[in-house]
Amino acid sequence: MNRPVFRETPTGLPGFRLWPDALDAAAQRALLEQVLTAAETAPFYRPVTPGGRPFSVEMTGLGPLAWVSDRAGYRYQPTHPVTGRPWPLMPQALLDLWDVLTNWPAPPDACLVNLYRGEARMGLHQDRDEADLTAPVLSVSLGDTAVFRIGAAEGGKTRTLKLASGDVCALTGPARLARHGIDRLLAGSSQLVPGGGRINLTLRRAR
Ligand code: MD6
Ligand code: FE
Repeated sequence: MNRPVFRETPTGLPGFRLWPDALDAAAQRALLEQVLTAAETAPFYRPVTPGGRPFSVEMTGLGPLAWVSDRAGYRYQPTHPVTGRPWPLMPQALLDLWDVLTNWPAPPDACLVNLYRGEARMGLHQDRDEADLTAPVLSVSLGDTAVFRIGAAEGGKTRTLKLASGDVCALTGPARLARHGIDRLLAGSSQLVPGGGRINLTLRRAR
């Protein structure tokens, strides 16, 4: 198989890195298949905020740890909150992508998988539950295009860009604590995810 070439696009926000179309159609299908197979043993579930509000996205995880939210708070944990079983292994394709794109000296130890259907969205937030906030967070988008909103860590103006199936982005260095979220999906923009919608995978160094 040909080694993929990753074409990075400038974003204008230092540390926010973007590789449009990093995964071709075949790589997207292969990764989706692995995620859906993992979801047979680690099903998508709907977390609640510490205040008890259900998320509009459903979640699962891959790798040694995954991020969870419930009445007790936000944390990384080694087991699925519903089944109590360890998270499935992180696919090698994701580990390879992390290596090539981030060049970080250690592999990711957590992958959060978000499933967006219909009107699901993700409010503006910072990813700051990780032990080492200098390690990047790498994000892979599959399925329907999303309107991604991002602004500086300190607050102020935000802007939006579209994340399409196969696009990969990363929050690194000065953008590691950037505020970001998903405003909405462009329903029907991709046929990749059975039943429609979008899956986002974020790879992290949790510990
Ligand atoms: C999403 N992404 O794309 C939500 N976090 O569905 C994130 O929350 C995110 O894209 C950290 C780094 C990159 C991201
Ligand atoms: Fe995030």
